[in-house]
Amino acid sequence: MRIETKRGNIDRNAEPDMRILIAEDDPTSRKLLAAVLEKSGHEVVLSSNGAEALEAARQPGAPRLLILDWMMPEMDGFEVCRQVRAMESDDPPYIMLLTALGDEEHLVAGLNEGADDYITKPFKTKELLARVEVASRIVALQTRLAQEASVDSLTGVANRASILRTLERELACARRTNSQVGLAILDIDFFKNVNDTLGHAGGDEVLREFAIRCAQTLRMRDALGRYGGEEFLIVAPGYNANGPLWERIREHVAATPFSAGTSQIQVTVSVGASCGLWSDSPQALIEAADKALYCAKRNGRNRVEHELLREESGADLDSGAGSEVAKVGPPKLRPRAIPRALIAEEEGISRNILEGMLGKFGFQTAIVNSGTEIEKALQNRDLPTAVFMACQLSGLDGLETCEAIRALNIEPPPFIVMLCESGQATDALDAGANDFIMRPYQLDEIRARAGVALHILEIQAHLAEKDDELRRAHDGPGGV
Ligand code: GH3
Ligand code: MG
Ligand code: MG
Ligand code: MG
Repeated sequence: MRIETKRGNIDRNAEPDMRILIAEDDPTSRKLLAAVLEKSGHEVVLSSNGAEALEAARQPGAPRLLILDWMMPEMDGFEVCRQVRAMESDDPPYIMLLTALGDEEHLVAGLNEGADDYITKPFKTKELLARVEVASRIVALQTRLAQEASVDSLTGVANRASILRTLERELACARRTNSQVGLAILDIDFFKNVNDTLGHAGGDEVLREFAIRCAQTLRMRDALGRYGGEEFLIVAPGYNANGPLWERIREHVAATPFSAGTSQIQVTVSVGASCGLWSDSPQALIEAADKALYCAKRNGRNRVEHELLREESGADLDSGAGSEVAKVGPPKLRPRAIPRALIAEEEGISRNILEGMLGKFGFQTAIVNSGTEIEKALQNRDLPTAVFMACQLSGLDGLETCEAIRALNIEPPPFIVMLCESGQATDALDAGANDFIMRPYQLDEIRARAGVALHILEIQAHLAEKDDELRRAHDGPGGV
């Protein structure tokens, strides 16, 4: 995943435009904000007091960015922020506070209550737009993170709701491609015995390995999810009920014993398979597969049975024939890296402030003085890494360095915060910076920016882990 814009190729709308809630009681300031944001392509929702704003933020499909004035009738921005943060949400909105210049006390309170950023009034248009752009990137990342919530935490595969959504989606897609969708329910045989023999924790390990073995056997487009307990669903687009995939999975499960701790145990699985067309409902397909599963159990377990919704015609559309069953290896987990911050800043006091603040956020800091040093550090170190870099230093054009770093295509991308003089912020974002800090530094601003950087790096590390898992799952031999 890449978060960047390119200098000279201004793509301000790299992320989809957002719906933005503006809560501001001063009509002039409200109108001005709305005009600026609408002009840059965003949709705005207006409210003139805090209570109204909170109501709007509570609606389904509420705006993803809330710009809240501090002082408002009925409920101030601080209280709105507090109440919004108290709401249960997988995908919370980004909150920006509007404060009058010199209102530092309020600012600290707001950031403590979960505001992500702030703008001081009277606001500068360029700075406002730059801040909104940062917000829109974070909102996009956050949305992806929320999607990750559809993962079964024990096995790392899709959870029930998510695999059912996949089935629904694939059936809908099958209409366009005029193809079938294969579905199998897999139920581990005598799993109670596994638990009785190995204990519940041992049973959990077997479930994890079972998911890995299934994933290793699947083709790239197939989706695996945990349906509940020791039952799994596989959605195989373009697949007939009688292809070799299900039998391959059954064999791969039975081929070698599973290990849990120091113990080993033989495990088998029964598979009920069916397939459907776009006109079939997910429920009908699941019921048919379930019926087949029942047959498989009744007929002795460790076997595959089919139940068709109608007479089968034509050859298997995509059997994935020729694939081989994978060898089982232990799952590897990627160690969480400590966030590192590279600081390129000449001025002593500023550098100390940065070092101190970033240290407080748990960053390991390193001072770097040239563009080549930064590139080298980025390539050699374990990411995630943030770079806090001045736009101009002697012997270093920060903007060019920023572009050069982006051109390296380091994955996951380092989070770059440019330290800007007035007027340099938009250039910094165009050069590919994720964020910026205006000089002279304000402690609270560094704090807010460091918090955002850390948040993004954590999300990126998390997503990179998930991507790795997926890649490993699909890279098993047989992945087509
Ligand atoms: P069958 O061959 O008929 O499917 O027999 P079975 O023992 O597998 O079937 P049953 O449905 O009777 O038992 C399933 C067991 O799975 C019961 C439950 O305790 C266990 N189980 C469900 N979820 C989990 C889990 O998350 N972890 C562990 N360790 N066990 C689980
Ligand atoms: Mg006000
Ligand atoms: Mg069961
Ligand atoms: Mg079972």
